[in-house]
Amino acid sequence: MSIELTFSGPYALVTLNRPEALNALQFAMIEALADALDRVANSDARALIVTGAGLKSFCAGADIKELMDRDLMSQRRGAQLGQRTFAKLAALPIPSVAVLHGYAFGGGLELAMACTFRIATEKARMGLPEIKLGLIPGYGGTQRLPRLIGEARANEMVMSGRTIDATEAERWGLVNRIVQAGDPVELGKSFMAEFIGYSKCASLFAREAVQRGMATTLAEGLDIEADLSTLAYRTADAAEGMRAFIEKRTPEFKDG
Ligand code: DAK
Repeated sequence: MSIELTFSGPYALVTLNRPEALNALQFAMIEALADALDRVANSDARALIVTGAGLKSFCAGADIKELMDRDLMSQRRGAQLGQRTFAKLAALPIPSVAVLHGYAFGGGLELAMACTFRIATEKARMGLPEIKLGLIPGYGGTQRLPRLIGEARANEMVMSGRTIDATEAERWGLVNRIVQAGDPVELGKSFMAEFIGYSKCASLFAREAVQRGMATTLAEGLDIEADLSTLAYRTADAAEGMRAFIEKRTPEFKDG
């Protein structure tokens, strides 16, 4: 299978496993990814780590050979499939990280941008090179990139197709952190360890407030925050967290 899903303790691990083509995404892989994400959403995992197999590449983008010679309607359906699947990734009830240890181009970078976080090794190279093929991104890149790094820099990447390295990507806010090269799964686990010890409810509400707020006005975002922070306040975990502070002990969250 070109998409592998495994579980390791609190982590769900999705691997793009087509290293002979630098993990380029075929439509069947996107469908398999959607199925894998459903299984992750219904599991007890507390975080998702997305990696690419092989030493060279996270994902070199959509499979260019498969993209050729398709009629417009099937091409549009393909774009909708990719967008729907990456939206499912962005909306998972648990946080996710893409570990970029090599190329992350086109659809591969779009997949990474749908994750909550991105970390990169120094060897990572990122870009949206679709313009060089006479195309533009079709799996959310023109929308998620400006939200992450701002309109001017997004236009620069989308309109030039330029490849950026890990240092520039970190400076621009496209990746959260540059990490020392190593086993991508272990890199993902040690990055996510900081986020998985808290109440799953609070973690979800926090991410949802940020995510929904980014898609609307400040006034509506503040309303969303007021609602979700009140909801968080009503959880048993919030009662436990506040009580533990007063009693000077470590809280025991139960995700409720
Ligand atoms: N698709 C298919 N095969 C790919 C591939 C790709 N994106 N990238 C690499 N490969 C294959 C190569 O063809 C080669 O296979 P063989 O020739 O050995 O059979 C193998 O992977 C190794 O690649 P290279 O020999 O080229 O390796 P190098 O280290 O020399 O170069 C590279 C690595 C990443 C610089 C180079 O492979 C490269 O430039 N790859 C293409 C990168 C790219 O342009 N990605 C963006 C693709 S466009 C849509 C609209 C738009 C899109 C999608 C949908 N709809 C409306 C539905 C666009 C999305 C994109 O992502």
